[in-house]
Amino acid sequence: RKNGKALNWDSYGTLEDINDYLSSTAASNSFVQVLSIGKSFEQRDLNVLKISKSSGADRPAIWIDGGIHAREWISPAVVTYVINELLTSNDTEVTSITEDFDLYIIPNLNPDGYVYSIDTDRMWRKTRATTNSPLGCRGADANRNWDYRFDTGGSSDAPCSDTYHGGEGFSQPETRAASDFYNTIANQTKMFLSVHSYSQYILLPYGYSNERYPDYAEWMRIGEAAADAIARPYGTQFTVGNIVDLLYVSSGGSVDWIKGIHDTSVVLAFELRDTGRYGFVLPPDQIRPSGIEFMEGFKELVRQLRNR
Ligand code: ING
Ligand code: ZN
Repeated sequence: RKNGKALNWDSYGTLEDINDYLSSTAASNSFVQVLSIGKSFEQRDLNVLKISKSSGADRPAIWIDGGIHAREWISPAVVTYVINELLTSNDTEVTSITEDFDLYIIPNLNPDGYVYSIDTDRMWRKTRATTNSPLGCRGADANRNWDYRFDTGGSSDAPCSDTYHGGEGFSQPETRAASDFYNTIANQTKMFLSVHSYSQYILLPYGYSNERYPDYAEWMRIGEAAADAIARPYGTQFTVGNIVDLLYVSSGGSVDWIKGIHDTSVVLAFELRDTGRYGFVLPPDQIRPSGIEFMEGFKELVRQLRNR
């Protein structure tokens, strides 16, 4: 290993640790690749781990992203935990996921923000792009910048705000690259999961309004099944519901664009642990339990997807 320390899920890794981990999984598994789908504002690679045992035609695909918000450190930690389970577990239910699906997994969709949160401002949320702010405020909220019903509520015009939506839809290189890439895999993708913290929620689109889409009731039931599975290891309670109903109006979120433009089947945002005691500063001894319970929820979602 050259630079970073190995990811161990007992402490939070740096961006370098995460990227080194992705490279090493690709080096040791012929069916794993690291794809750079673009660059962040500060020219860091936006890395997608592609796990695919398919030799010919594309198979149904699953997308999992984390780290869209910089300070939500448990998100990339759990997303890399999922990668590790998928690649090392002996549980036949887990191995069957990589046998039957292509997986596109992005532990960190906002690498500039993550580095800034670690080095400078623990509570940083946004990207690090420059803005037209006379005060020099930087960054847009990468979960208010997706170009579906963009700027229709719950996001801010003010560049200094934590929910600044950016100059226009997909003005941020991170959301632009992610959406451009998603356009190329949307036809095969059956499940899109975006991982945030905190509050212990499983959130259904939309965020721009609480309008229901077709099959909403079915996805609600599937979300409840995932919440039940999450509770099995440690009793952690996740609440399931629409974003507006449970939180607030928030236009420009990734799940809105994925559902609204592509109508992907299972589209959920997760808010991981906890419910506020530690909030974003979740102690590292909760990484493994968070990963274990999230895996239970994920396995249940795949079960539900298979049984449709
Ligand atoms: N919560 C999310 C946020 O961006 C969310 C909730 C998810 C809104 C999906 C819209 C779409 O505000 C956190 N903690 O970031
Ligand atoms: Zn978030």
